[in-house]
Amino acid sequence: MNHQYCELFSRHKLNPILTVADWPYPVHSVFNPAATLLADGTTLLLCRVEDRCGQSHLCAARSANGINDWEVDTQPTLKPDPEHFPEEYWGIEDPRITFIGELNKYAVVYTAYTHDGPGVSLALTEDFRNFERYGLIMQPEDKDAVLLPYRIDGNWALIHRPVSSIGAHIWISYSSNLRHWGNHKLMLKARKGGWWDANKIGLSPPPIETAKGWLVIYHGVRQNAAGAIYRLGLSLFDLHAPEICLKRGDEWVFGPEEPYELQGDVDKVVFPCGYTIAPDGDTIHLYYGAADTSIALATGSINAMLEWLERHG
Ligand code: BMA
Repeated sequence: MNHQYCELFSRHKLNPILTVADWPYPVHSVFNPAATLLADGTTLLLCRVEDRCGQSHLCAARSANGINDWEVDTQPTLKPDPEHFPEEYWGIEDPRITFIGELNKYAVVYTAYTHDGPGVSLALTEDFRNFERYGLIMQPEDKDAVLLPYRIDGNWALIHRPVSSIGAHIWISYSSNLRHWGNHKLMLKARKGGWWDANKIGLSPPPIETAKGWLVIYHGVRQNAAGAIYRLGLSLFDLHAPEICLKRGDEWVFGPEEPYELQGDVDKVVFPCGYTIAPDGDTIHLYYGAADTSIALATGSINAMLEWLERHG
């Protein structure tokens, strides 16, 4: 009898692939990176960097193979915006990148740590050097947001995770101009009781567009007597109406197991904010924050995730 669970992701042997030791300026921790492939094939990670004041900014790291030889910007790439104080007053965190073909720009959606808790900010860029800042687009408490790469029925779509007295669930909202958002729809609810994704969930990296629908890797936060465990699960949404959930996995598919995931500033956390997809269109390189301390890489297959959802959805 096989007592092993099916593992969808394999960790890179060089993990953690990026730590504070790689930073050209003094920082406390580096984690939760967004990721994208630039036109020349370079992997760009936009990393959350926490300084010794305790506040975060974003910093770009570039590598030809997406594994090592990272060139890290010599100073912060994106800092809290003075024009958007106090909304970004306590730092900016956890970016997600989407390339928007219609605009020929990358959208960076990130958490803005406001005086009233986390909200969602947006910036557009062509080169990750100059940014067009939109400021706060979702007020607190809200985070774990990403823009879909094209309009759905004429409107931009933003997936995000507002928190209310009834829980922390994933929502989607629509806008014609990227500034004013409405038509809010509940996309995925946190489960209840003993589930691994009870009470609090959130989008992790951007949804993966597949022929079967948007494949969404989301995190579930399990509270127990020792604290929280951040793990990842899978779900699938309709391509044309992304608020419609087609499948949701039962078990988690990736969780903290290695020492660098189990111990750090926040123990037992794996938190991906981005991936790159290999030229075969199937191999996915998932970049994740490990224990809010370093950056690690795990590789999987999109088809294997879809097949797993057929069996576990
Ligand atoms: C979440 C986010 C992440 C963080 C995680 C674990 O709420 O703030 O940035 O990695 O908690 O601390």
